[in-house]
Amino acid sequence: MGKVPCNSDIALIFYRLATLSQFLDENPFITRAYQKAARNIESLDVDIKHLFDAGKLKAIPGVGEEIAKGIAEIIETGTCKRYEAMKREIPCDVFGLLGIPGIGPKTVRRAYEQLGITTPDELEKAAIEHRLRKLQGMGVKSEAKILTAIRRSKEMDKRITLDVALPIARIAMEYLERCPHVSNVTATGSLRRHRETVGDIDLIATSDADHSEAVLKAFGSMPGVTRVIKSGATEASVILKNVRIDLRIADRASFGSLLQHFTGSKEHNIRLREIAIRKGLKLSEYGITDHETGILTPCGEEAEVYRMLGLPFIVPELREDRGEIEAAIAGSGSLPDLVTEDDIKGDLHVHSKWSDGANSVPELADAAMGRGYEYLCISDHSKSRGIAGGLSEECVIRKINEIDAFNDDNESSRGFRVLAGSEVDIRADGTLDYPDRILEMLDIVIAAVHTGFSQDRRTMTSRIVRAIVDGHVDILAHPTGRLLGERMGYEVDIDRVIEVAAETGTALEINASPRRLDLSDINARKAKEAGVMLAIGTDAHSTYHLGYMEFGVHVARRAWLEPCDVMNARGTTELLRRIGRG
Ligand code: DGT
Ligand code: CA
Ligand code: CA
Repeated sequence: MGKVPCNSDIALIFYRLATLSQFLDENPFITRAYQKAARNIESLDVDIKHLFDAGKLKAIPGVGEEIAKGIAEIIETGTCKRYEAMKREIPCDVFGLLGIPGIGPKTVRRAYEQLGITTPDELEKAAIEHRLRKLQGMGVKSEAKILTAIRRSKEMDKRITLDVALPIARIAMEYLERCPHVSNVTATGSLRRHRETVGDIDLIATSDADHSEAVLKAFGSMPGVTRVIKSGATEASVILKNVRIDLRIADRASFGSLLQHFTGSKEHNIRLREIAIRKGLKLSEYGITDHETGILTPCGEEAEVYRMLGLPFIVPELREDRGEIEAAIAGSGSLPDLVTEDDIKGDLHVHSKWSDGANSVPELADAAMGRGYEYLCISDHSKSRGIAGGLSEECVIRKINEIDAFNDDNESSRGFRVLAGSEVDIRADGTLDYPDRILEMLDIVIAAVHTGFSQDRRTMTSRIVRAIVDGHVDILAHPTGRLLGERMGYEVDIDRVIEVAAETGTALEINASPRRLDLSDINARKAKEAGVMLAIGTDAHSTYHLGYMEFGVHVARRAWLEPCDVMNARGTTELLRRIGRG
């Protein structure tokens, strides 16, 4: 056994145990226990090994005798017997197969038992050869759907979500910062532009010419590197934790030029080069060359590049050639004054212990106050979401009472208010999962689709439209239902949803969970342009997840949103007025 497993490695094993137990059709209670343990381990803010050493594993919510034993086993041996036994029992790539959108445990089992399919490639082959359609519950249409899904998910697999990429980037950056003769270690590429997912990690740093090769060598021998793709005088590429990292070294004098070049996007840079040419200049990663004199001026600071081209500075999030060049040419007043994390006054989508969250209302409120928020909307699941601890009507009323009492004690003294919300299921027919009486008692109603993902586009669109014209919904959560790298969203006419949201004054969510980021930057921008307000919510299931706000704000920035476009950039009074509770 090589390295000691970290919190996320252990959580992953429990997530997988949950999946396998579902596949084996074990008691759903077991599946849920594994899922809960996985989630709580994932969101611990201490190293689980410290709890293990202190004999305190059972202090983790959702961890009892059995699970604690499992964790100890994983820490000591890297895996656990139960997990290994289950994997032996199931000789097929359940995780790979379940990763394909539209494929559930039942289909995987039938495909395995009846057709001997064990991998996504075999499934693809069976679909191409029209063997899949013969399975029970499968037809020509679903076969074609699966084939499309396999092909799409192969594409998606190549990109990395930010919750995976960022920690890896941090490891590499911290390592480089400790290397002698290195300074200005900076992320560039899509990571600096805060794209929703990244293809690889791009880093740059400065060093003097005498040392850059040694720095790149040291980079190649960083602990955890499994492969050095290339290593030269000024650049190297390695694989760390299955992710490619490109590193470029520059001298201080041309650092700004290199940073600008490697931040991209390629499309943005092409436009800049055209502007340069029209001015008789040539733009490169080394600087700006005057065509006539041949003199190269390296830019130490990135802003100089833009200045020399006669443009105001354009923030990385906007550099996609989606109109930012035109706006910059028109003058800095035409570029948006983007929302920042400092503008955010509260989180509008949080789960507490009342449903499937790990923390109590006071714990979440404390964490929110620690982040400088004025309010927090506790939005637990509604009654139909049994699997996620959805609240009965009676429970919702008790929850509202708890929140009222909390606010009575804290609102005036601490200037903080908990909003009583609910993430209410939109049922298959578009009705909401609580009666009006309950909806009217809540401060904020967030509506969401969690079931019936296979509905066709027309049905799904009218289902969502029906829910939001109902008049009770303040926010539509994760409007497309996508899970990055896992599944495409459901089929929906998002333009129609945006139109109806505008007509009804319903806010659309930017779900900040790095696995969702839904709406996407492009759709959120469309919403803004249609006059729709966006609500950034982390969908936190623990205090740790409140930190996901930064991901949501970056999507908002990439969507050109200003503070006035964001519902939770408003103070409490204004927010309450907006949702009709003022
Ligand atoms: P990704 O990695 O797919 O998420 O997207 P990027 O934008 O990080 O792309 P990547 O890693 O291929 O390159 C990083 C930046 O470096 C890119 O945004 C622009 C610049 N760049 C890379 N290769 C070239 C190239 O061949 N020509 C030009 N003009 N720019 C390049
Ligand atoms: Ca990249
Ligand atoms: Ca790259």
